[in-house]
Formats: sequence, structure tokens, C-alpha cells
Amino acid sequence: MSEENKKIIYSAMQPSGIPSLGNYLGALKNWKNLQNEYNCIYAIANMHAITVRQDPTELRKKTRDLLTLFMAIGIDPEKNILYVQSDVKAHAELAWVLNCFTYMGELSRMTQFKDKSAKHADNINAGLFTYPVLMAADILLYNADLVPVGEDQRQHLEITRDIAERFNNIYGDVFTVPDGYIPKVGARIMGLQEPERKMSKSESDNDNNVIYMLDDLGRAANKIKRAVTDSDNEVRLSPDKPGISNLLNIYAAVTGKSAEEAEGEFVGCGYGEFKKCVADAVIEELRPIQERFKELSSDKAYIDKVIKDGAEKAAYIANKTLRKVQRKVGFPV
Ligand code: AQP
Repeated sequence: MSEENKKIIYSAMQPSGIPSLGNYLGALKNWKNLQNEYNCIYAIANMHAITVRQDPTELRKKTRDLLTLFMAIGIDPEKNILYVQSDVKAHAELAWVLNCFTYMGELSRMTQFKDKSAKHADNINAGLFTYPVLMAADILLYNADLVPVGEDQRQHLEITRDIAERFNNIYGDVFTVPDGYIPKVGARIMGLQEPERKMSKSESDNDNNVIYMLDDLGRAANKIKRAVTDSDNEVRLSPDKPGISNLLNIYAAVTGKSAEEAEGEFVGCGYGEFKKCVADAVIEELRPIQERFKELSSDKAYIDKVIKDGAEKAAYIANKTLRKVQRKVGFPV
């Protein structure tokens, strides 16, 4: 299929920490696979990241590291657009316009806002509240047809669609109304110590709960060996066995099997042996990525160039959409 006929996929990740195994298996691994079939635009959402307090020096480093990690996974900056959100001013400008087409009631219903305000009770800022509007601006600037979304982001895609339709109803067909893209293989990875909660990269309370993609491999294996299980010593998928089910899901997502296939492989296997197999699979997946990351990181000039080129390519598309919107709402352009 020619480049022009391919659908546009948009996705972003916050540089709020080193990506977790959850970010990788739930998002990044699929991003790599989508690049042949779609025109993909992938952003480092550093503007979203500051809705939670960040150390400035750390944030700059994490932003660069995340972009480098995208490439280490195999996301090609020539084939796709990889860029840093704050490099493209149109995001902030469109977000303001869209704020004026979004209702307080809609934003109040967002479960991520409720969760994050509970987690950061000392800093419930307006940015946290209008986070979904900035996300709508991200997606709509690039005329995205499809947005890969996990369960946790479904509400944000819905509000993006509502805002786009509301705007189009007033001003004509300005925005492409995006659909959710449900990946063929998807996974929701839970914490290793708290398998009732999703694994998150900004987790700070318990390091053993999360595998970070750049963890020392021996340490990553130990985290899996220490993962919470239960006492019946049966490797089986079940809602009342969240720890074991999570490890089966991890194994399945890494090896490209279904969770049921993975379950079948471990019938009669003890927990110790099972955990070792999961750890080995995870390590073999992470090893080449970490090696490539190290190689790429040492080439500062190359990373600088990818960031600069990505910003230019992204801004070209985003500014076109922004100008259209500005004309429609009556700004002098
Ligand atoms: N545990 C998970 N399992 C599967 N997918 C996950 N994602 C996140 N956690 C899991 C997916 O990763 C993508 C990027 O997410 P993000 O960085 O925009 O923010 P998030 O969803 O809030 O991810 P984190 O790791 O939990 O970040 P923090 O700790 O900063 O809040 C999304 O596609 C998401 O579905």
C-alpha cells in the first residue's frame, strides 16, 4: 500500500519514568509492529508529564532516554514520526481552543483524574483536570484515524471524539474523528507485588512491584522470583489468582502466545520453575533492547538530529491543522 493510502496512527507516552514492562507489553511492542502497516506518529508527552511534579534535570534526561528507547525497540525514526511534544507549539495552542469546547462535567467524570488526584492530593492542579483536552489536541492535530488505547485510556479517546464531533458540528469537517485501535495482541500488566493494581512507571513506593525496561537483568529476574503468588502451587489463570495470572499474561505477551496457551505449557509445574521460565523469557526480550539502547545513547549527535527532524516533521502537519482551526474560530491568520 502506498504511504498516502495508509491510515494514520497516533500514540504518546509520558516520560514520567523509565518505561515499565507494562508500558512495553501494553504499548511499545505493538507500536513497533504497527509501523509497517500504518503511518505512525509517536510522541514523548512531556507536557502531560508535568501535571505531576518532575525534577527538571531528570525530566530532560527521561525525555531523551524515552525517545532513545523507542528506537532501541525498533521503532524507526525514518519510517515514523518520533517527536517531543513540547517542541511543537501547536499542542498548547490547540489545547486552549479545545478547552473552550469542553465541559467541566465531562472532565469531572474522568477516572484517571480521580485516581491521580487521590495519589497526588497535595497537587491537584488544573493541568491534571484538563489533561484529556491536551490529549485530544495531540490526536486531532495529526488527523489520526486510529489511536491504540488500553482499557485505561478508553475514556480519554471517547472525550476526544466528543470534542472533535462538537467542533465539526459547528464549523464543518475540520477534524478527523479517531477510532480506537485494539491491538491484536494486548496485555494489561499488573504490579508484581500488588497484582490488583496496574504496573506503573512512576511507581515510587515499592521498586519490586515494577520491572523497568532498563533494570539490571539479574535484578529484573529477582523481581519476578519475588513476585506475590498464592499457596495452592497450581499455575492456572483465575481471578482469585491475580499474581499467577499476571505472570502468565507476562509470559504470553513476551512469547506472543495466548494466555491460555501459556497456561497449558505449565500444567503440573511448580511455582519456582514457572517463575524461572517467566524470568528467562523476560530477560531474553529485554537484553537486545538494552544493548541497542546503550549503543544509541552513546551517539549524542544522532539523537539530537532525530529529535530535531521529528519536531520539524510533526510541526509541519500540526501547524496546518492549527491554522485551519484558528481561521474557523475567527483568529486573524
Ligand atoms: N500496566 C500496564 N499494562 C499495559 N499497558 C500499560 N500502559 C501503561 N501501563 C500499562 C500503556 O502505556 C501507554 C503509555 O502510558 P502513559 O505513559 O501515557 O501513561 P500511563 O498510562 O499513566 O502509564 P504509567 O506507566 O502508569 O505512567 P505514570 O506512572 O506516569 O502514570 C498507554 O498506552 C498505556 O495504556
